[in-house]
Amino acid sequence: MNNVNELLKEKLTTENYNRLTALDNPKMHDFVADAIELAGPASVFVCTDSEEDRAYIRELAIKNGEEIPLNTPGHTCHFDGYRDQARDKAQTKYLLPSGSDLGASLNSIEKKVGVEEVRSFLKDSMVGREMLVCFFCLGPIDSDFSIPCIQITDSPYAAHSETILYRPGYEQFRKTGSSGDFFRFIHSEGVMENKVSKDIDKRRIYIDLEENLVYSVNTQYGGNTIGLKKLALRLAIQKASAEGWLAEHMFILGAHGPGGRVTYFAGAFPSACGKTSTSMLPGQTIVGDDIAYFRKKDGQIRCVNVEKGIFGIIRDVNSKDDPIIYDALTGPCEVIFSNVLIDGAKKPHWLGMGAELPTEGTNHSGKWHKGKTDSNGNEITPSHKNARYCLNIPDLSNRDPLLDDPNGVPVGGVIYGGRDSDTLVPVEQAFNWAEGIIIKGACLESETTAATLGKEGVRTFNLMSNLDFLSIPLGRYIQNNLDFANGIENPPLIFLVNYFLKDKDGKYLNGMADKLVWILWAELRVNGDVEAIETPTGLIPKYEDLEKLFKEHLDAQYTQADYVEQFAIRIPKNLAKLDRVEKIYKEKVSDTPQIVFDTFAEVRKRMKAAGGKHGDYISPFDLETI
Ligand code: SPV
Ligand code: MN
Repeated sequence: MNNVNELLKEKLTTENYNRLTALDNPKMHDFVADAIELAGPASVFVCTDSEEDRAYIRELAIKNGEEIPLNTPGHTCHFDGYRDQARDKAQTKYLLPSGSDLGASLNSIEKKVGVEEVRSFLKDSMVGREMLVCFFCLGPIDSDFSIPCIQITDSPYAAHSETILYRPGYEQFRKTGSSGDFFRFIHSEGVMENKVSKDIDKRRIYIDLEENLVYSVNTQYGGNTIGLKKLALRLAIQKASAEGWLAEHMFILGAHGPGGRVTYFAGAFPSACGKTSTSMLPGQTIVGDDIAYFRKKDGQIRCVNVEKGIFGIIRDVNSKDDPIIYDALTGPCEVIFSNVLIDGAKKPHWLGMGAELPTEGTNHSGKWHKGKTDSNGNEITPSHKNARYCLNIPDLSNRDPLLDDPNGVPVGGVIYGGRDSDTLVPVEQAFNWAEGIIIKGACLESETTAATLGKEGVRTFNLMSNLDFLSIPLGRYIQNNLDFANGIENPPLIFLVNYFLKDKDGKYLNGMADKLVWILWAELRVNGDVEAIETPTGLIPKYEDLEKLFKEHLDAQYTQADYVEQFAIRIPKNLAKLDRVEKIYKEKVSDTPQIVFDTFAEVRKRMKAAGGKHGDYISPFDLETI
């Protein structure tokens, strides 16, 4: 654009113009000018890192009706449209330049066609509205991990959420000037009706990997609009692949072992499978609950939380199972609730909060009463199953002191978890890094949940719980993970966990609290404190170690019968799982590294040999301790 400066001067007030041009970054100026020309806002607000500017955005969200103040100071509620309650996987696509190929598993659209379409939806989308230009930093500020980002949006709710979820980035832009990459996001809610996006059929989220640029339009749900969350993760995965680091869908937890020792774990679970509650385990400290970047530093693998807040599922958060989050959600601190039920006294209510819910109020369907149905005759739940809360980790009493450390935390263990009712044991350590990546991470499956649109309860393949966000071919992603431990003398141990095992009557075999024991057992393993039992697929706990952990941490009696039922090795189920996953790699992933198939063959051989010797269901007591 030739006349960028003139356009900015004409459309911005002097103060906003000065704020923008104090950042010496012509590429960023071009982006803002183009957005103004395209979306045609009535005014533009350039947000710095000051508390005053953040307050302006918070107040704007209330003024324009996107957030409603609740009865507790600092609390607000936002509603997304009835059909805008989750990530839209079908309409989230990569803009693919002709001649390039991301593999069949990734959703894409020809770039020229896609850009034209999404820009036509963004055209004049901000007429009569204020455009917010915000700067954030992915990862801690002033760190090798940092990636500066600019978010343009007409939604003060999206901008407000980002001020909670991400570190401020205006000063970071000032420091980096025109050098270095940055990520760019432009979002518009589109035409509004009753404060929600109206043209849901024109909802689009298009990602330009060449330009590190994401377009989002005609949607409000955070997963589609908060650019720095999953949309930035997609850009980061590509950048990481090119630069030799990793961007993962992982929490980071400080697990507290004997004698005050802290061992950090990073863990990947598909949405709504216990990821946030694992990062919030009682007595432990949280670094992050959703996205982590990993780099090698001084012979160690270290990671950071890309975020500084939580956009968590509120369903089933109650004072018994999640006391720390529950306290934050019921005390005076900054929280945005979304898609919960609000009563006449402006108090939020949600499914599974441990109290009886009102029979009427306001929710994502408008005025609500018990028994209300939608146009398809489906009963509308009081709060949506994917209703969320958004809060600052520094407001939590269990925040880890290294949350903002620019060097990150050392990774002691990596954990992969999914929702599996009948195959995997509650916890198992992989024999080594490569087998961990292949058999635990790349074989991850989970039953679907309400976090994405579509049918719930279907078992789906989701490698490293990152499938939804991959921006590189799957085989390359696996190879990057395998290679990442090269040159590291003691790579992190890799574990799987499964909190969702059921008995034959469909009853869960474990209580919610049990996960603490699995993680603390992993902590002991990382530090070489306990032995383990060798199965065909890895290493599982000895009964006496679990018995002790249950007694010490949960004051519970863990019986041998519990142990045998939970830790039996289910050979036919495990073989069936391997067959299912191998079929996907054979048929759908053309660049699968050969080592993946070799490892499948090796593990299958071990399982068959163990089955031949001990039968289909092997008691852990029949196996050797090492
Ligand atoms: C998830 O669904 O994995 C989330 C929330 O963390 S979203 O922002 O929708 O991705
Ligand atoms: Mn997530």
